[in-house]
Amino acid sequence: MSLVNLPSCNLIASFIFCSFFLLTLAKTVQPGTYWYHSHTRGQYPDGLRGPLIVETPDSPHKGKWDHDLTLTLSDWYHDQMPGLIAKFISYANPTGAEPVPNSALMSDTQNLKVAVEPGKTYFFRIINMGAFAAQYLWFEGHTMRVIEVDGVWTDEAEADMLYITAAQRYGVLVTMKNETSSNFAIVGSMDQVGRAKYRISALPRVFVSLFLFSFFPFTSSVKRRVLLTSEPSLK
Ligand SMILES: [Cu+2]
Repeated sequence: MSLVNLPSCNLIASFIFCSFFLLTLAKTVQPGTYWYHSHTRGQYPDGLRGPLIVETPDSPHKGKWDHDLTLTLSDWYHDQMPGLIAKFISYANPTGAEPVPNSALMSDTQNLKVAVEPGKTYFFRIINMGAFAAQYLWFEGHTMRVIEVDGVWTDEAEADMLYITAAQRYGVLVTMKNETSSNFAIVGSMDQVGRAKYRISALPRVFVSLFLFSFFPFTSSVKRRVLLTSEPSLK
């Protein structure tokens, strides 16, 4: 979902257009988990993006959860897009190698803690709002039940881990353990080789390992863990 060529020279016009766009959208598209972002000059990896949830009282899974929460994943660059794009679209980059993210964010922040009530079921709407990298996601010690994919309700399906590429969304039910003795990590782990595999398909094998190291120097720093914190008194 994108706002292409929004008239950035006029903020009021942009705001009116944007509000109208979102209202029209909410009335016409099917309910579900979406996100909005700018498609102009790489604004969205720098922050012009956000979740867009279209709710409905008529979900086929109505009544299965106690609370719903939105969780976003994204890659994050320490340099801003104007500079990165200039290097990306340049004769000095003949292979078209994309800029490599420096780290990962969850819900556009660090050190996120998600307070939950023991025994309750949460509907997590998970969105990869990243510019480039896919992420694996899992809840330590918990199983997910997928009920929505990219804005479409699905039959319930269990999953221990999800692979979420940039722009994809999943809606999952997670039931908390009925005890408060420990916290559990929600882990988003950036895919370090997916794009590399795609890119190297036409290259001689002898260059493969060299290629991987030169273009994907990811380290464990791109794994983001946040805590699922049991708080019995939470209301
Ligand atoms: Cu887009």
